[in-house]
Amino acid sequence: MQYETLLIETPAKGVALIRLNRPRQYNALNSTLLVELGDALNHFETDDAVGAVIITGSDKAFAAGADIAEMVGISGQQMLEMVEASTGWRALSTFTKPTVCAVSGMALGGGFELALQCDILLATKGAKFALPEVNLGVIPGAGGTQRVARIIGKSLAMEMIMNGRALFAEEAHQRGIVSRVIEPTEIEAEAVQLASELASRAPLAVRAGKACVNKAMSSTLEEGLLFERNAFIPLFDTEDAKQMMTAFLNKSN
Ligand code: CO8
Repeated sequence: MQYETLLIETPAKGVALIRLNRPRQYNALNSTLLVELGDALNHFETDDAVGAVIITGSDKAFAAGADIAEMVGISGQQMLEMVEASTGWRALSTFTKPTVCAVSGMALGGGFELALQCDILLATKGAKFALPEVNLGVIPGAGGTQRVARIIGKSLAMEMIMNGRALFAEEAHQRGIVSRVIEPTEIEAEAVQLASELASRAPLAVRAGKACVNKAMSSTLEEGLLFERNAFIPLFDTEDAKQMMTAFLNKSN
């Protein structure tokens, strides 16, 4: 797969790696990148050889946000059209396989929002997360206000969104944004290891678990419990569940 703004790699069996690749603009998310991301994810969604996807950037930056050069001077209507054409956002939010985001350096604005849409977020010690849109007279528009508030709570979210306050990796870890803080030299290997593990697991169970956790972020407890029940029951009809439980009892797993 050849793209102008992405590099696609296969670092391990079952794992596809998407590297944001606009180094001169700190991987700012322009329209081309967001369409190419949508194309790559749609391809991986239906590719049975892919069990998990890593999204990463460069050592210096995951992504410095939406491309300001494309946004300057546009109207609300033009922004709406741009959002609707940016298929990457929708493809990521509906992607059913596990996604691991490996952040080195900066994840700002839309870059942070992209990371927040991934399932598991890993960061290097020096990584920096911020939603600096207020400095441009706007607010986050790809889920940042809602996802950040749900994860870190109201007061700190208000500081980030109204005042551009940044979180560095350790604080992001303490506040539940990031699941692991890793040495810069090790982050990619650790992301590949994690994605390989995810890709090797029973795929329907992994997808069901992902859907349930995502539901927990957007529903009442009652709705979430019903959703979990509806995801749990059908797994007993899968070959994986039958084989894996039998293997456990036979001590052959
Ligand atoms: N967009 C476009 N170009 C950028 C961006 C960006 N977000 N960030 C950096 N660049 C470019 C610079 O213009 C510069 O280009 P050039 O070399 O041609 O002058 C180059 O990258 C290097 O940047 P700097 O010279 O500024 O480098 P520094 O090391 O001094 O600073 C920073 C790096 C801190 C990343 C700085 O460039 C910066 O603050 N960038 C802007 C960060 C920002 O405000 N991000 C939020 C953008 S708004 C947004 O993300 C809204 C998302 C809404 C999504 C809605 C869709 C549904």
